[in-house]
Amino acid sequence: MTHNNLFAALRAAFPADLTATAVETDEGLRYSWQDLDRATAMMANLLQWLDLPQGSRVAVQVEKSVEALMLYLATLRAGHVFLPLNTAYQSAEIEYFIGNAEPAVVVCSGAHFGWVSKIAFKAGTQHVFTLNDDRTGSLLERAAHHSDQHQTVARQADDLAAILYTSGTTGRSKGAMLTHGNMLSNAITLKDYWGWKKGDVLIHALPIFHVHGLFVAIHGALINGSKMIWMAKFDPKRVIARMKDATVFMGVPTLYVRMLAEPSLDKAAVKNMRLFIAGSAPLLIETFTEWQERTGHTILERYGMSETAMLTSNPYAADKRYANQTERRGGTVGFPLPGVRLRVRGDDGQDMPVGEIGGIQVQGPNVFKGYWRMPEKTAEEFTADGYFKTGDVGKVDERGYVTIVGRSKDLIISGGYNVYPAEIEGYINEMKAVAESAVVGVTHPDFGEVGVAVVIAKPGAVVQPENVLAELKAKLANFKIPKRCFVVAELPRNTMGKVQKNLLREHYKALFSA
Ligand code: MCA
Ligand code: AMP
Repeated sequence: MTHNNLFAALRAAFPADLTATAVETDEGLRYSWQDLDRATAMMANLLQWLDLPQGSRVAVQVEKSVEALMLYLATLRAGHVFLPLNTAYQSAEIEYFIGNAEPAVVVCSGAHFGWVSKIAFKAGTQHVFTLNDDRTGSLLERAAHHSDQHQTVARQADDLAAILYTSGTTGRSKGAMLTHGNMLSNAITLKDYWGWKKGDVLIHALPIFHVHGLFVAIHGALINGSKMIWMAKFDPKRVIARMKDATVFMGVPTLYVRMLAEPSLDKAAVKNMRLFIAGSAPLLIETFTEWQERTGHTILERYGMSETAMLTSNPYAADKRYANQTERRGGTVGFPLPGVRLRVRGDDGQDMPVGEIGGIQVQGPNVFKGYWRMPEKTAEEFTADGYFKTGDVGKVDERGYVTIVGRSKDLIISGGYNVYPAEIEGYINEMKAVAESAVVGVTHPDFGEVGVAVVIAKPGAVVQPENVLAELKAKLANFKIPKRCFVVAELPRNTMGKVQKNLLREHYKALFSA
């Protein structure tokens, strides 16, 4: 029985004509459904030939390519656990993830093989392969020796399919364990709720190491047997130019902001498009309205997390199965998806009345199994009756629309990437001349929100803001680097001595306004 393996469900949705194009790259390369089937079979056979223990992690830090997509599918197919890593992560970050996850296989780009393999072998990984974005690397060379026929390995709905690291408010990142059942249930729900239909074509312009690009976008297209136009990097001009060949687009708000800055975005450019979906960060009402005016399309905003995949969505169209769910409302994230139970609770644990603000808690087949090797942390994040505490703060109106008004977790979402101030502060505080620091998020016209570091020097020491940023840059992924740094004499504190980040946010709020 293979039907609980997510890959088996995706494979079953391939169109009858396997010679049709499944993925077309922006450079004009075409991959048929048969190519996807055969290449994933060869990679899955290679993984099986390695004779890894069940549930082995396959950690992957490679540039976006169709072969990287195939590696993801092959890992599922072979019954192993996929662990995607942001290409911006540097050695200290990778060392932590590999040390924590103990992958049996690591795949990296050829250019990084030296330092990545050193970290991996030190952590006990047996196999390190390379995969480049030009269809070269030892992974493909080795896979080429294996059969292009493969029987998908049986998996149960509760078996792990992927681990996604998400940063913690304190300390290090946690690996969210997602099962085949989590992802398949979410993919099936979204296929129906977003009205995927025959002939849909998705423009895929997101990175493939997070939930949005890897799961929502890829599963959405594959489970509908839909072609993807595959872009290695987001380029607003290219996306707009390809809309005439596509029907669905998914992006974080920054992508919409950047496309709105292009004169080529108009009603004619989007004539063929059916649906624009946004998520991962709050979509400003200005962006929502401007998009409507320029294109005649209403962006559908939805909300999710690494731990839960998609939770809520604005409606695709009026549907008699879902009373009230008629229009897409800007500033809201819509309704809990079918099968998702969502409630808003106050600090005292009581349900909040309609329209009142509280912590968002969720339950459903999409909610993850827990954090990798962190049972205490997992227990802390769930209520006694099994709801996951999202850390997002919001409200539900009388019609059932959910609005997110803030976060109880100290988190900055910058261009759709999560940045945890505690992690950055930890690095700054280790610097020789620094006594203390606070990192806060402020509004930014392009990234939505960016980090600003506020630093106090040790008595007698001098701290240069540019040195702080340069030192951080040498150690951390580039999107985590605060965009500005200020050295001050003291940080505002409350009577308990806690830094009042709200006052810092207020003080620096206009730093990047146009
Ligand atoms: C790049 N830079 C950034 C960001 N991206 N700074 C802050 N925030 C960012 N997101 C900086 C780099 O450090 C660099 O600075 C400079 O911008 C140019 O870098 P480059 O890589 O060329 O940037 P880009 O190609 O223009 O990338 C911007 C981007 C990218 C396309 C918006 O960040 C992106 O693809 N974001 C999408 C993230 C995403 O997929 N999130 C989904 C997570 P310097 O030159 O100084 O080094 S999944 C999720 O959140 C949940 C589950 C959900 O609901 O979906
Ligand atoms: P991550 O788990 O790292 O991918 O980030 C998940 C977080 O992104 C959520 O907890 C929210 O805070 C945020 N998020 C995702 N979608 C939206 C949205 N549409 N509006 C506001 N915040 C969002």
